[in-house]
Amino acid sequence: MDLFDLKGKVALVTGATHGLGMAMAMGLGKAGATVVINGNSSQEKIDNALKEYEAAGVKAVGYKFDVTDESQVKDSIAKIESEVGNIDILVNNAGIIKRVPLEEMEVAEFEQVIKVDLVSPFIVSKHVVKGMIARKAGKIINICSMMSELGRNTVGAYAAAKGGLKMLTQNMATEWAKHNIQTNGIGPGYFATSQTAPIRVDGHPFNDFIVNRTPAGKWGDPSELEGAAIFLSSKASDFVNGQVLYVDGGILATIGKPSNED
Ligand code: GCO
Repeated sequence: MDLFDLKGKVALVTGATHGLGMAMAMGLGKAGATVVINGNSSQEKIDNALKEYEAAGVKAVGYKFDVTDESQVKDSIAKIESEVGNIDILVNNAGIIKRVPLEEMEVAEFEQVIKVDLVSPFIVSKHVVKGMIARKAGKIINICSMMSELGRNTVGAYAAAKGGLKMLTQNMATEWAKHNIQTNGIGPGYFATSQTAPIRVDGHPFNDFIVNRTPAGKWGDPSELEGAAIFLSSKASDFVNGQVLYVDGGILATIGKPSNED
């Protein structure tokens, strides 16, 4: 099991005060990593999240910075590497979604989604990878989506960003693999989080659609992402590069089935 041991590693997970980011960070912590969580909403939210990590027995520290602001990112990465240690594992998880029909979406809204979901993984990676290149070792995981492969009504900006993030992952792998840095993605299917809460209420047509569209017949539980995060952060994936590991209950494996079919 040493293949999956993260003892002695420092993992930075952006957007890890809740939801899938917290779930993946918890997994990395349980595997032995020192977890550095990022948030940008409020220090209170970060502090509350740190209490949850502590309650789960996970060693975590928090840093508040805006992942879209390069000067904040640069300064924060330097602060983390001076106060906690070199960043061995980076999970670019922070993201937003705006559910608006494309013809109604404001350009500013579209640009904001691209900025957070696609540009910020570039910004954060650019400043973390410098140390990884110098040390000739590192793991970068970009959190993609079903929308890296499929479109859906009202999430066009998000799909454009997540589709781009899949290709950015492949290019990071292409450019940085020679430095013994493995860059991959995780593509979550539909999980029970605050981000999906509005479309997950019982009886909501989308809730019924997803349960039917997912061969596993359910929404994912965030803890079901821990294994993929540990795998792509550990020695076990040292020859895996540029791949997106979809954790989706089988959605991408199937064309789907009629709602009256088991
Ligand atoms: C939506 C959902 C999706 C999921 C996830 C799927 O509105 O379709 O929020 O975006 O959150 O990204 O992989």
